[in-house]
Amino acid sequence: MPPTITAFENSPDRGRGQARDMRVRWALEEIGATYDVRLVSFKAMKEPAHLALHPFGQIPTYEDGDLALFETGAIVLHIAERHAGLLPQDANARARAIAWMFAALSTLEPPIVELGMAMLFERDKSWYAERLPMLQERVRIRLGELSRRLGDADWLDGAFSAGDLMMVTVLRRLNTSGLLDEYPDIAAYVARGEARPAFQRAFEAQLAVFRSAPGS
Ligand code: GTB
Repeated sequence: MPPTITAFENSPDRGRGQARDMRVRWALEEIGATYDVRLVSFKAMKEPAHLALHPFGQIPTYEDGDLALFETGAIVLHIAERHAGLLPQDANARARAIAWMFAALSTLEPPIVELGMAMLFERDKSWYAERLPMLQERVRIRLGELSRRLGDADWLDGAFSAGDLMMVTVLRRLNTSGLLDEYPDIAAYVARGEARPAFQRAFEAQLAVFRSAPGS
């Protein structure tokens, strides 16, 4: 039986590859795995059957035999540890790739999500214009640091790894912010990730869900 993941039945991003099942789909495509997708509504995500899989009532989840997982970091790491292609063989290089996964999720993602949420939900607030530059600056600091580390390399540490997969999906959330334009090397890094055939397959699969959703 192939693993089953959950995804939005009707994604608010209209299938632009921003919902976090994209990371899991991409990882599964990189290793050449087939997988099933169970689509869930916002209502179903908060009901007992889904809460038993995901205590916070979110997507994605991952089920494989007796194992049920939530949190994209844990899911992608689980997949990467069990199949060739997403983590280096060398123990130290493997540890560094995992460090990049954590960096993406715990150092880059929080300020990027904070900025994205403000741009989406706080535009009409009186304090938005004052707060926005501070949120942008927090992201710029991380992008500058990332850019210095990346240098002229294609990927963060040698060959493409789960660290890059996670980092690219996090950075893609800046697509509409304009900030990536200020860092052409980071924009090119994201584009390299998006050009991977496995990314393309994952993106198309997520978009296909939106196209077939009622009312779209
Ligand atoms: N830390 C968890 C993980 O990495 O797995 C976070 C999971 C998460 O945030 N899931 C979101 C969710 O289920 C979907 S991805 N939200 C519903 C809820 O909490 O009730 C976040 C997301 C949603 C929509 C867009 N978008 O429309 O652009 C982008 C990202």
